[in-house]
Amino acid sequence: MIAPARKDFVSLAVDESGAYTNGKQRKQSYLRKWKQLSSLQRSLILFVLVLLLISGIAGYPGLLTHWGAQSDTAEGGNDGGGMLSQIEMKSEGKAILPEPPSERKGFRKQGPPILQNRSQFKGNGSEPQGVEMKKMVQEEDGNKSLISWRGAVIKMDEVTDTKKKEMLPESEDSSVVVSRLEAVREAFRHAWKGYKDFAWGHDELKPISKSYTEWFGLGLTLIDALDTMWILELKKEFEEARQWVATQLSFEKNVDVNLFESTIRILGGLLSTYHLTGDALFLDKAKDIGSRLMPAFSTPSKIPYSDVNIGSGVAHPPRWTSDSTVAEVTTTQLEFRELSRLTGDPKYQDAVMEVMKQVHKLEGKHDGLVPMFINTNNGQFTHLGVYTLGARADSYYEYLLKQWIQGGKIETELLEDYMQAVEGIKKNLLKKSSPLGLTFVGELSHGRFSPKMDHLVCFLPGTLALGAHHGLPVEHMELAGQLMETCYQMYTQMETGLSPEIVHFNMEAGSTQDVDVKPADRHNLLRPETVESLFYLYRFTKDKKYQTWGWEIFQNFNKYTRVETGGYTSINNVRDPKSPSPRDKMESFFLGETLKYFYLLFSDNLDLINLDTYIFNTEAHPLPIWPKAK
Ligand code: DMJ
Repeated sequence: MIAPARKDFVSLAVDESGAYTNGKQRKQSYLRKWKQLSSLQRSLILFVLVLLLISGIAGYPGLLTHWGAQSDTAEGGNDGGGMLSQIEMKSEGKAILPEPPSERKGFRKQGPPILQNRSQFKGNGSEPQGVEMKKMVQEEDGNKSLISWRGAVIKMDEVTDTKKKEMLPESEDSSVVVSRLEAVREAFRHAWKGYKDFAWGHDELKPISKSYTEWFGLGLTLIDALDTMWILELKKEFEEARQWVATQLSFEKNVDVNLFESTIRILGGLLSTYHLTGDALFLDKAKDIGSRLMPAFSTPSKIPYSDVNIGSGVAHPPRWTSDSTVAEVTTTQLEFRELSRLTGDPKYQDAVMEVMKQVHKLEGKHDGLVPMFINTNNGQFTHLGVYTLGARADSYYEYLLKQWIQGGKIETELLEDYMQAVEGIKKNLLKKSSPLGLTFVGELSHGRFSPKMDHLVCFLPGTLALGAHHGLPVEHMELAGQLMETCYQMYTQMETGLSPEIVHFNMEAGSTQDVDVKPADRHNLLRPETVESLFYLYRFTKDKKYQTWGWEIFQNFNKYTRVETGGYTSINNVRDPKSPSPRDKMESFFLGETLKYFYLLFSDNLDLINLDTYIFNTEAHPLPIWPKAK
């Protein structure tokens, strides 16, 4: 068989007589020649070689940067200073924030490192994003080369090779990966079709009644989905959504919005889309909504109110209480901190870090676990004695870790609180189910343990794995693996293969099934947490079973929640495959989170949102990890 001509062959030298010479002979003759030289000649040659070596190293900036970074780490280390003093580096009395991307070396305005290739298509750098994209399309040359929408030029005959060499484990069948990714893109397009046909510019699609719901009246689904379209390379859809943001989206509206929900979905979505695209439109919109949300922090205690009118600037708690939810007030930090970094104005960061500072010091925690409510007048926890990793407390834990990572792992109080909480979970909330012995996270209510676990808790395996990846104890990764199995079982033990909103675990010996579901808890809202954790676990372990589990779940979403005329719907009953009973609502996080995490889970490209460069907010919007503060 004749091997095809390849460039990466091993070369054999041929001497003048035509015979093949081998390396050993060559070495001997070089040695003979070297010995024949005078000592002056030898010194001269050595000097030239050393010079060449030094200039070679200096000309390779990546190497020097890498070394520089290492010595930075060694010197900068963890000095145990307070949270605020760590992140506000004082210079002549002024707070200095870490530099935004456009001003940092090696971090171009057009986007973080992995997506920088797109800059090669830039003209004078001042064109609006839409213009740039069209140019990219015109440069496509049909069959010969493929221009990634994000700008990387890939020759078609290199596509398969590149994927095999750099993206996939050696024996992997890339066609499986490609078809799963395509299936997610198709699902997104189907969901988008429903939104476009029946809910365009409104908050959420009602796919069965072919209408929509309005929550804030700000195009919530569209904004939540922007960066998903970018990541899935759905350029037509992204373009039309961008157009809507540019021409229709206005925050000058007399409407009450929930601080937490609009921060994680709208502010987070706009900031991450700005980072991925480099398009200033999204930064302008982010600044606008960010400043309109600020009145929420003007309370007697500085613990923010739950609601704020973005038109009038009047903030208030819910009508029936002056309490806010702990998870809500501690899950705006990644976004507001990033807004401060980008604008150079510390007021956003100051407001959210004041909340963290107070919560750090508060009485009423139980082994690092927090109650679910906090009072906006006196800044104290209320309704003490109930501890959960589910609704109203969940993302407090998630954001402790993620702020620590975002800020360069120097804010030690955040890490301390996180580590203490993980110990508190292990001590108070972890139990085993029967018959499979699944490890689950229950709840504590005034000293009594309840084997109740919300689907929301399934963010935890991913968060624990992320912490372990960033240097926290390996036991966190082991626990992540156990909890991941449990979350998967919450799907697979149901008749539809889809998890309910809440489960109760059986602990009595002789139980036939680990998971019980109360009639009121049988709904599925298309939530992302399990897929999110599968994504982290797969990224860090490379264990294909996580992709397989995700693929099963994906297919069940298609089977039971897909609406023929466009869109996906929440369902009422995951235990009845014959009649899952549609709820007629597609939550914005299905496009913002669930489909995005499916896509990232099935992709073997580790650089597609690299987890050493980005940190996802709780709504799956990736934000940059800050470079080490100077
Ligand atoms: C999302 O809005 C966020 O993930 C939040 O942290 C929890 N609830 C939904 C998804 O379930």
